[in-house]
Amino acid sequence: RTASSSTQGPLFTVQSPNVTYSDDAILSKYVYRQTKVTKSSSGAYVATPKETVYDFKVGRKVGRVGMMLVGWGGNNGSTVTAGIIANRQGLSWETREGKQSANYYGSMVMSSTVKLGADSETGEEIYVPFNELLPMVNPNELVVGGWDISGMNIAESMDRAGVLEPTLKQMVRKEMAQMVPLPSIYYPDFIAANQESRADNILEGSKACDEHLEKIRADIREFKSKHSLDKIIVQWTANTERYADILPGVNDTADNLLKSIASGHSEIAPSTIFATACILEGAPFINGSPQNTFVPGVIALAEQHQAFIGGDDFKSGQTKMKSALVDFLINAGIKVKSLASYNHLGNNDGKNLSAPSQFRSKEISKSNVVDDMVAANHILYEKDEHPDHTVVIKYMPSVGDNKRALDEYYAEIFMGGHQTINMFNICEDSLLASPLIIDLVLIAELMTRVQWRENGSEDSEFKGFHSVLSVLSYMLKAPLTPPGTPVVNALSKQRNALVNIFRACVGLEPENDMTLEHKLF
Ligand code: NAI
Ligand code: DG6
Repeated sequence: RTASSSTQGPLFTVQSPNVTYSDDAILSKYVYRQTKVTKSSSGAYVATPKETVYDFKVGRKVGRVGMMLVGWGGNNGSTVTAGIIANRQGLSWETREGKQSANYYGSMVMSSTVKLGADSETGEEIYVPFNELLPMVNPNELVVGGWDISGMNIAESMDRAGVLEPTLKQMVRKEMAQMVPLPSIYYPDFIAANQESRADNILEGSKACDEHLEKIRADIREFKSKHSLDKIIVQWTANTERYADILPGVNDTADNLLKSIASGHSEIAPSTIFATACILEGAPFINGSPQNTFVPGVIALAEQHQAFIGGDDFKSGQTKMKSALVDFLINAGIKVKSLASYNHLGNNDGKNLSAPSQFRSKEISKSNVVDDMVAANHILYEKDEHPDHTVVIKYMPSVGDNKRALDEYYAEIFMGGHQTINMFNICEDSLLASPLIIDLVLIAELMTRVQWRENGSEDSEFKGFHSVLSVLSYMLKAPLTPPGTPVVNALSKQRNALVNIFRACVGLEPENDMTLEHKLF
């Protein structure tokens, strides 16, 4: 049964000596249980349970939140903006299949549920909306703004994108025509040459400089004060850039990065300037594209300022399937031997990716997405053995945003047999990506209100999570994790981590599917 919020206040409260609610915060004392493993002299493993007590504190006051998008005038930017307006106004519109109402399908936060527990009398499982686990921003209340190198207003951008129904566009057009992107940074060397014709809304100068950094910082501050916002989350949904070279003395440390921006070094990408500006303004910054925006100097700067960063590259369709299907196959004891992923698309993203160095950024992020699943099974795979994996992307203008993705999974089964699974996925790319943009903002915002301290020590200070928000991994193809920590790509593990961290914040045990109550009589 799914419970929904018709009551004033939270849909559920936790009754436990370890959980306290005040007007401002939810406090929980939580026992984190791990299993530590050592190897004995005989070579056998010894597994020892370990418990650590944490206090979690979640601020209950969400406040007014702004979402600023870099690449606001793109397919994703204009589509997510229209979607938020349509939801805010509760719009319905005619389509050739009948009446359609605004929804947040594809947003895990808004449209999925989490098991809270089982009814104390009937044993029936009770599910609550994901966004009721902890106090979260309502996306309808997000104030949206941003930058684009193309000066079109967002209504015109929505037309250019060719994603939404004309009937819906008519209903949101007036409001969106008032939305005009701020001029942005354009360093032609970083995106495909075929983008030049739309770059009519740009700041003067074609390489890094302090003026650009300061202008973006000022834009963030002005947007915040103009709309009386408590906080702003910035997201890169602009064109995929080429990789930047990591150069000692240039972008390897926080100091070197700032010096290189000031001296106009040519290896500093626009996205890195945006990330730096956000860190210095204390605005969480998320990279929805595959390039290496987060060079080591950016990560170090974020750590220094205790600012949040997250990335890289929205995990929308093909890769999401891959990180679910390969996880399933390998966990079923089936040896995936090769993955062949082909796609063609006709939107501006596809056009930009038709240039080799921008394609290369995407190829990298689409290729390393099953490594953790392979490494976890040493029965099927030798050390350092990997399935063959190829990724092809072709630009096919006629299909517009309706991306076609074909995948072949070729696997070895019992006694040398073979299983070949073919998948053909067609969908509007931007309608898959837009809900991810919302989830990333909602979760990043929440993380600015989550604090912890170890050992239940009343004296020690609460602090935030690590600057690199790996809890965002579910929405991202190439999850950025704190330096030296493992990357998790497996979709179910990524979701479990989120759900269980949120449960811990209200003092609930991780969700396990043991249901012993139905098995032990
Ligand atoms: P798009 O090409 O329609 O939009 C990108 C926008 O960024 C354009 O309006 C462009 O003018 C603008 N832009 C380029 N450089 C800029 C800069 N320096 N500053 C400000 N604006 C700039 O692309 P779309 O489809 O919206 O995708 C955006 C990004 O998200 C791409 O990098 C794409 O690879 C990535 N992505 C998209 C997914 C999807 O399913 N749609 C999934 C995963 C990633
Ligand atoms: C074609 O691969 C273009 C890309 O921008 C993708 O559409 C995007 O990265 C989504 O990829 P995936 O693998 O998550 O569907």
